Amino acid sequence: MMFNKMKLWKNQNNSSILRDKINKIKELPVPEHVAIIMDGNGRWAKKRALPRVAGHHEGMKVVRKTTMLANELGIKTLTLYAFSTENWKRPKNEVDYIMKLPEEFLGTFLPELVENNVQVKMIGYKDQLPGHTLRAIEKAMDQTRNNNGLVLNFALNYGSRLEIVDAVKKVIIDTQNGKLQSSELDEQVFSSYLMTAGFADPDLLIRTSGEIRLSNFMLWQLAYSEFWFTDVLWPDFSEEHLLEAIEVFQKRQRRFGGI
Ligand code: V0D
Repeated sequence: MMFNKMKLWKNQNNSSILRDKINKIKELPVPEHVAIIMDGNGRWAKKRALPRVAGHHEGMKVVRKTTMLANELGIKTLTLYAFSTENWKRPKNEVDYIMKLPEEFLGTFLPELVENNVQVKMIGYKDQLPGHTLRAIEKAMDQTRNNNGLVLNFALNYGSRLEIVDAVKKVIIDTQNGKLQSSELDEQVFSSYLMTAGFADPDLLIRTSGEIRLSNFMLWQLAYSEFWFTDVLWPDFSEEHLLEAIEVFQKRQRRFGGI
């Protein structure tokens, strides 16, 4: 525990202001499941006259910082939208580069994730992912299987409408098999057919980069979630921003509880 704190201090330039904010946030209930649409990496690069992939690389570093703070705060699940089923339409060189990021990320940070008791998981369509990408992620999932700290859940080649259609297909098959009576189907049972089976619904959705839309992300699961949008581009997203989002969440919860 002390080791974690020391590291956080070091990463954050020994900011005691941040330490105070973290402690204040931890006095109230924190969201159990936070989901983030990590948007604005390409725009971040363009603003600096850099190739788009430089933005994705910078964004990867922010994944690490965000993960460590989420773990420190006692958030149980952090779902990060890293690649959508629509993202294959991007230029091949960009897609190829992005598909190397899990290996680079895990090659550098997997020991740190293990050390900090983080469990790596993934939702999305695995079949279309390059073998090298999938192998790196599966190795990480395997090595962190028994960790019981933060669940770091990557949404990768994920699309929510297709997820729902596929769930309906599985429901139909199970009713035909006799495994499921149609009278038994309710919201909870249906949820168990989604890729997020076993996960609680997100309490808080964060989207960076100024777009105020869901873009086919967790349509079913976000039905009752609080939303927090910011113009900040993902590579500029800092600990301060995550703390601000959680602070807003806590204020909204308090108002709701007060009625
Ligand atoms: C690019 C911003 C880490 C969003 C973050 C393949 C766009 C950086 C991962 C990662 C991506 C995925 C799985 C895993 C470990 C790390 C990642 C993708 C894109 C899509 F087990 N960053 N990152 N994956 N970007």
